[in-house]
Amino acid sequence: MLSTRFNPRLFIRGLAVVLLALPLLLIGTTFARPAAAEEPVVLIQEYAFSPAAITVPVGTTITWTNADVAPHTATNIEGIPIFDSELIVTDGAYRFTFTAPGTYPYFCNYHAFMRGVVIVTEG
Ligand SMILES: [Cu+2]
Repeated sequence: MLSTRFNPRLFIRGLAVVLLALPLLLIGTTFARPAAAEEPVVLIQEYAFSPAAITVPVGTTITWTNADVAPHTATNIEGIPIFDSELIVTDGAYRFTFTAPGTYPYFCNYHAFMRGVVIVTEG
């Protein structure tokens, strides 16, 4: 027969699971939020920027993430302010905040065929 009696051992075990899971849940939401909404990501993969062209409102921070084995840079060719990531190693990232509207073509300093453009609008 099934016992519906309160089992303190099971209760403590359940409580421990909840207490252990709670910080993981909080960490998960903290890291997931900025990338999704406010900060667009340009992925560097297979010697290309993806997306190659990105349009953002002024004040936006873009993150370049390198998923290649080779290191790369995101270095602008025209436009002010100047940005230059210098070497972004594998799994490394570079963030830059665009404070002035304009068109910012950029390339990889080591692989000049790798091209991208950031278009910053008035917002
Ligand atoms: Cu490169």
